[in-house]
Amino acid sequence: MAKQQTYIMLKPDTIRRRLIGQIITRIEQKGYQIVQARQMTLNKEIIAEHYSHLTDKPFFPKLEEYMLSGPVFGMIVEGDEVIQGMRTMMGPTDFTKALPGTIRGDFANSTTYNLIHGSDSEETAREEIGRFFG
Ligand code: DAT
Ligand code: MG
Repeated sequence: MAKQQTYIMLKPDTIRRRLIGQIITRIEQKGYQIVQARQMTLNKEIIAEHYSHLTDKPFFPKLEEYMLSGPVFGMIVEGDEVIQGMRTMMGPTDFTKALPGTIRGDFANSTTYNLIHGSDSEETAREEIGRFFG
């Protein structure tokens, strides 16, 4: 098992709905370590960079509006195989397919307002940790 770090971002709805604590509790219960955390406000440039694979999708304007709608809570989370482990805990992007027990399955009723971001590979984890934590 390889120790990894991943970038986790609790999106504006999570903060508005006062769900940060419940999600951090799940990460701690799993045994992962939060090695850095900070609340931040994103701008259009960093959103376009972070979601560069999606800027030409029809839903991008809605995604951008959402990510600009309030602060986010970014974290570097560490553990064995944590990149895939966190993706499993999050549940899939499509909220209708996110099973109960996953974060999106338990808390999300929309594919846009889906509470949480997690890096999807070692390469994106490295890039995203650099982008948000320098
Ligand atoms: P994930 O966040 O599960 O890694 P992604 O990187 O493909 O998914 O997309 C980033 C975000 O964009 C996702 O959390 C919500 C939004 N999104 C993706 N696909 C969408 C769709 N078909 N309709 C609406 N929003 C979508
Ligand atoms: Mg993604």
